[in-house]
Amino acid sequence: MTPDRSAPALRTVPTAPVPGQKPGTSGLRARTVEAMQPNWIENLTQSILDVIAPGAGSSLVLGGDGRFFNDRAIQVLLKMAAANGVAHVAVARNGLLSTPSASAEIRHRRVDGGLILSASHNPGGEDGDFGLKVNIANGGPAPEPVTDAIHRRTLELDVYRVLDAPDINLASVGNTALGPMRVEVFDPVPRYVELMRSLFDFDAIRALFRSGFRMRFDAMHAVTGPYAQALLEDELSAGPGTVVNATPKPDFGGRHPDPNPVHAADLVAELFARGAPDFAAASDGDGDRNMILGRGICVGPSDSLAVLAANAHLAPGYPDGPVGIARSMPTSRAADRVARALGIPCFETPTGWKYFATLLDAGRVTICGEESAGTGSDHVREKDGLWAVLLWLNILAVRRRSVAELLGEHWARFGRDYYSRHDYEGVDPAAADAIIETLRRRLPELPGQTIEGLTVSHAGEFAYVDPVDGSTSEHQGIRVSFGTEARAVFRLSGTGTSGATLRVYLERFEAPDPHRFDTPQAALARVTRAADRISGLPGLLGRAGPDMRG
Ligand code: G16
Repeated sequence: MTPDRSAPALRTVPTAPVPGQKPGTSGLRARTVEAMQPNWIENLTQSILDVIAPGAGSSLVLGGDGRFFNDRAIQVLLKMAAANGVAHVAVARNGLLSTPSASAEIRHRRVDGGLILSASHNPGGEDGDFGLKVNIANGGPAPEPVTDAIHRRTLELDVYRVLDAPDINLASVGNTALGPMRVEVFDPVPRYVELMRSLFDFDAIRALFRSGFRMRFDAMHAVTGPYAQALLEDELSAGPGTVVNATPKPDFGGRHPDPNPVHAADLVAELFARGAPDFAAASDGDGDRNMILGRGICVGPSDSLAVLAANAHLAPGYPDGPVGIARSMPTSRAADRVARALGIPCFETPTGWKYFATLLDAGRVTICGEESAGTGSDHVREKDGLWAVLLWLNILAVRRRSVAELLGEHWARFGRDYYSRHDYEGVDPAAADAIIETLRRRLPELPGQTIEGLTVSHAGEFAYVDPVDGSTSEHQGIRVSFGTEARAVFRLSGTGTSGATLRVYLERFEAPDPHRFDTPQAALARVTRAADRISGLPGLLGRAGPDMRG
């Protein structure tokens, strides 16, 4: 450890509350320009440290997805942690740490928590978004009471503590003293590779690649590049060039690091073109989301969760299959059908990975997933993009089917839940709230009404009582069911930073029928019309339709 020759001075700096740091579905997010205002990051950091109160002797993990301003924010976080009595911070080399890998580090090192600088799939760069996720000792996102307390603290703070010291060099692995605190710069990739090796049959996947199977992984110039190269190219011999856009960039190469058919359109086009690889995947800014593609087919996140749960027993990490499954409420009910067939419970939680953590900690579920492209298991307490990719590869290596065949067989066995999410973006927040409020007031009159030939069987607002700790969460989305067959869900996004995003989730079940292969939008046409009539969208917004159909 480098000796600390010039003891840095501790400064207590007067500050004024900086508004705008309201926690959303996943941590705190803001426009980067806002986060760069004087005192913004200092105020937020002091509030976090005050609330999670890491007293003398405590340890934290620190890193992020490499987006613009992370480098400055990390130095502030380190100097403030040192000034607030933290004993040890393990910071990822060059500040690059994926969210699932942070969760693995927190758990492996048994530290008190972690700070992940990421706004996830939101765009980066100076014109993009900045974010900070706070994780607790189980490796999972801080629960609502903690993030609410941090927010309250930001509004009353009048001083912050910081150490006057030079910046820490994050480029090389090793230990440095920062005043009384030890800063350990570490490479997170080897531990993550080791964890994946403990769960999946790497020999079987290598044999799959040797047989001529080809894949493409788009790291979207975000944090998964180094992990994906180490795993897919170095460990599993998928071949050089398998991982594209592998170098993390502060602006994600100018793209939106959201792995969906719109923002990863090139990858989708490649999989639908002649000579397409057998399999492709992409991950988001901080590596917790995933998109799965086969030759000529996009696998929807809800279907992906169901397929992974039904086949998890084929991977060495899950020899007995899952003990239970959890999905967020707006996620399709495809996973429920798998759970029923396996004779295991399926939990329906509000949107947000934090709601899965208590179930995972209590050993009630093994696999969790969300329509927003997140899947994961009890190996960490976050969703994990590369984990999902490797489980898919393990399954394909054992079953030796194409992705399309595998999905076809799944639907033939369980039936198909056609699914689509329609997003209305950049809506005036007051207008969005008013639309939800009007819908809320209409709910009691809906049951029994027949709209577009569909009869409403139930209409209500989703509230959740955590089956483990009894905590409650209200107003978690509006559900309108049309019998057991179809459903529409309305919800406001909790991850945006400018304007509101209204999400409409549509689904319809169809029993196994080998002769029906409708596209989701065609299969959902009637449910879509019924949902539009119930909500008044898109007319109320004066738009022709949603901005995005996923
Ligand atoms: C976050 C949460 C996810 C959640 C998603 C929903 O994802 O971690 O659990 O499903 O937000 O987003 P919205 O509220 O916009 O629908 P991430 O990847 O942004 O951390």
